[in-house]
Amino acid sequence: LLIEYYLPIARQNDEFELYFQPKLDLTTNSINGMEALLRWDHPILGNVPPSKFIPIAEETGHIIKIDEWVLKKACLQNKKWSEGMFQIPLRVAVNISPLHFRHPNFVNMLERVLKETNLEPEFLEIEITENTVIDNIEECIACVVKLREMGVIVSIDDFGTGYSALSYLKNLPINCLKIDQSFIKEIAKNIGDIAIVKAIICLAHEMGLKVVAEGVEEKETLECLNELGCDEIQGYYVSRPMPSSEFEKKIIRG
Ligand code: G
Ligand code: G
Ligand code: MN
Ligand code: NA
Repeated sequence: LLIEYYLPIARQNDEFELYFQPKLDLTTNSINGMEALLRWDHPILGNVPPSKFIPIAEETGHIIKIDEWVLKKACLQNKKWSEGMFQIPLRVAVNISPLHFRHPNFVNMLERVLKETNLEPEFLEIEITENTVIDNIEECIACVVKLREMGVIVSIDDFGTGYSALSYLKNLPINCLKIDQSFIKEIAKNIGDIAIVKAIICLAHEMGLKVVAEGVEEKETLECLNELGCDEIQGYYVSRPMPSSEFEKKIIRG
């Protein structure tokens, strides 16, 4: 109840902050992008985790304004970082809630944000979940097609955990699958997880998609994923999500 009360004014009160978690490209062994993750620090409630406030933001519809704020902030930050860099700019990934992705104005909003922030579309990645797709396949395909035409990268997040059949993949022109942490955590010890991850990587590569493994916390996990031919990893082993100042110090200026 308190969350419902304070959430609508959190943005105006400047209580939101974006954290960034790097993604490591296993072929080049270099950081090639990051995921933007929202953090809410309230003066009375303290740090409220997204798992608590995102569902409420979805129920109340506030998620649309919140996602838009995140998108704009992430694009601005990435544009700023790309200007000071000599190497290839990084790609920033933003999570979009199912409700927002299905909103008829979503693509227009995204186009406007790209224009306003001047970020090249190929340096923006949109993460949607399987459930987003399954709830409305036809509209979702149309939306992904538009994003791809604009040059924006599209990924399926938490892959393998949604209530979905695999059939949707065939008609959805996405770029990347992000394997859910639950399959990754124990991969070095669990033959079931190895089999699943192996199959996902094979499926993805056959379809021309990249594969990112999430939740990599240990060296053995990385080594195992390297052997299986996984393209990128994300997780505490590389780095926890960091505030922009810290990300800049460690990753951008490295
Ligand atoms: O960072 P982490 O544990 O705390 O994130 C938890 C969940 O919240 C993840 O599923 C993530 O996708 C979601 N999340 C984090 N930031 C955002 C955001 O900006 N928008 C949306 N829609 N979801 C987010
Ligand atoms: O959007 P998505 O559902 O993928 O959100 C990723 C979540 O996973 C974020 O909450 C992020 O903080 C968390 N996370 C990222 N790396 C690790 C990790 O190595 N271990 C664990 N337990 N969580 C992680
Ligand atoms: Mn994500
Ligand atoms: Na995920």
